[in-house]
Amino acid sequence: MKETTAIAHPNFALIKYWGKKDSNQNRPAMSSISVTVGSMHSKTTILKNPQSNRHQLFINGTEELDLSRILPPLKYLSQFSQAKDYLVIQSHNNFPTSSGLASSASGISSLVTAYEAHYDLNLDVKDREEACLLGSGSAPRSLFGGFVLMDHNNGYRCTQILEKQEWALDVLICIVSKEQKKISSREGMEISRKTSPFYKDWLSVNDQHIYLALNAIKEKDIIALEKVAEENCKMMHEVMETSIPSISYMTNLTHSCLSEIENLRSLGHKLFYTVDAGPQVKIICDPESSKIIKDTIIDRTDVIDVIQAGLGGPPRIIDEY
Ligand code: 2P0
Repeated sequence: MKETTAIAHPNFALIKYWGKKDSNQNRPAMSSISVTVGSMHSKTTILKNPQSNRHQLFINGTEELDLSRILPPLKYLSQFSQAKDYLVIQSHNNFPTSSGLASSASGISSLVTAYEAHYDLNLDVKDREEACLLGSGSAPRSLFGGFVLMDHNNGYRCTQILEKQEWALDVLICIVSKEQKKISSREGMEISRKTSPFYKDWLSVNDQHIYLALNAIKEKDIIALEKVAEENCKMMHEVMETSIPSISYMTNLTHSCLSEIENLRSLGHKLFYTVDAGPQVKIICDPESSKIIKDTIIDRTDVIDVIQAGLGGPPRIIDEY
């Protein structure tokens, strides 16, 4: 039986999306800028489900009964394929799932890529982006490698700002915890939108942060990117923490990593951090400093691991019968 497998990488936002304009259609309320991450990936295989009258999703071998993320993209894509098939979807992440490492972005973008190839759809980029967006607000960014802008003023279209080889920074991921997060991003965003007194400021600073980060990336200015990315990250966590109930994804160990990053910077290393909806610390750095950064974080904190990931490219089909 024909099966198709695609690989897609997660992406980490440097200018973040936290809050929806329209939760029914999963429309972000702001633009975002991300880096696509190498070495980590979701690998998703699809095939026709011969025995069932429903789609079945398996994540890392375990059946996931909540199909709410995948049904809207599948419904959208079936307009193009005209297929009435029910599918078996097997997705494997080579990194911890649902712990703030953007598994939904790589999972959904690998599914959309596999589906398109399985049915030979040859979609317009905007339809591929729309299918991803219906599954996860950060997923369209994983359709591209390198540095990516998703512009909410332009129909959520994504643009690649630089390809990965154009500015070969390194990405290190400090694994602080492998536990699944207690509040999903989706729930957390809604709580923040409705209750945080800083949510309005968060929305209004977005254009300026996008402008500064775009320029910093185009100029390959790591210090300018550090300033705006860390400022944006801190603001998002303030919005989370001032929500009612307060949402806190960072732990003491997250803060220990951030202190070590400050120390390394004071020693002249070029690096900055970002933290998403989970405790993990992502470091973007000059590759010349990768080894010392990794060794220092491992020696001086209790992190589980530091993954050296580099920048990633777009999704790809790896196996087609
Ligand atoms: C981002 N995050 O821009 C932000 C930063 C987490 C913190 O997008 O509800 O899984 O599916 O659109 O994309 C994570 O949330 O949420 C996220 P949905 P998603 O990367």
